Amino acid sequence: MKKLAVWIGFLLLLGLFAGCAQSGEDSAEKGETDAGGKVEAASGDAVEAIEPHQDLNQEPVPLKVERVGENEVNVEMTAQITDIEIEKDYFYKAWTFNGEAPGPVVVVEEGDMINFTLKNMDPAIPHSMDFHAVHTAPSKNFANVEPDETGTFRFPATKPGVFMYHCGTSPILSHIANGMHGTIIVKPKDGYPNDDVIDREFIMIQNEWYKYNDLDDFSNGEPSQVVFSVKSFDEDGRNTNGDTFSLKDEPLLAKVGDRIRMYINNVGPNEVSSFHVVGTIFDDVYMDGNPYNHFQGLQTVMLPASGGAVVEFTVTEEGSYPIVTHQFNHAQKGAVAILKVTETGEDDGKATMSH
Ligand SMILES: [Cu+2]
Repeated sequence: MKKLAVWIGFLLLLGLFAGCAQSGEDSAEKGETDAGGKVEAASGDAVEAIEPHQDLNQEPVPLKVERVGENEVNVEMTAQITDIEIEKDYFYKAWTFNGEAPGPVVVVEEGDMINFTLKNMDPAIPHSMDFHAVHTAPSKNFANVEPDETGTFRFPATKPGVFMYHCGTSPILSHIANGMHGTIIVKPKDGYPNDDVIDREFIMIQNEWYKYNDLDDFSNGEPSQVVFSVKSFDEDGRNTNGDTFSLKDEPLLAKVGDRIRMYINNVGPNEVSSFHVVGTIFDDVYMDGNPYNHFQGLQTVMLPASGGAVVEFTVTEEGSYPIVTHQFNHAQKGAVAILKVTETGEDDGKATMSH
């Protein structure tokens, strides 16, 4: 009798544990979203949006870049909290620059002095800006801007290239992994050798996402999504966020015979990118986007976390060309984009190949 009671007690306990594990499982994976795209409180181990962010979804603010002198440019950005759809129907309440993640691409010229303004619209957390493209004392010019305040900084961009920018506020990993990263391109004074023969240019960024605002997962876990985005040089060009679907649903387009240039940047925060375009070879590569760092005939370009490059290649035949990181566990988690090549350079409506 005593033995039976012990067994029943044991089974009840087992059932209780199983129930707990079940209820925590789904919601711990990702914060659930309601129709308004709000990240809801998640049970289990998932960290939810901090209280002041919970009802916040700030409209994206356009980047401001204004040339004020031959070698001087004003750049104004915001730090803000904005929902980003990183997987279909899954919104991440990202910490962002200007409401995009990665943030908008900043383009300046080699030799420019940058007057930089950061408007911190986050009511709760200080943010800052660390441009990899400049020489300056971080303690002075990458300093924190307090909530609802604006900071101004000044530094020169003396080296050409494709550089990462990110928030540098502690803990840095939380700020980058929650979405505060992007690319700044410093155009070389004398251009690149092939400027005259390039038909199309794209800017592509790789980043990865983790469990929502979970510093332990950022530090010790594996990314849940590894993604690409495209940004445009033109104000009304195409800008996507780092998500698993946009560049598959709506491929990049090119025309048979086009010589294509891509400015690529891996903003991490943690992983390396093995950037590869299936069905072509990079004829010319400029590591970190500096014309001096010229390589030829590369199959895959390795981008360390923060690293950039300019890659140029030709598409010789009609068809769809997957763009991947050749670390295929990451391609599997989203890092695939499609470049569709047609006779006209317009979308011919034919199905694309997935990878
Ligand atoms: Cu920040």
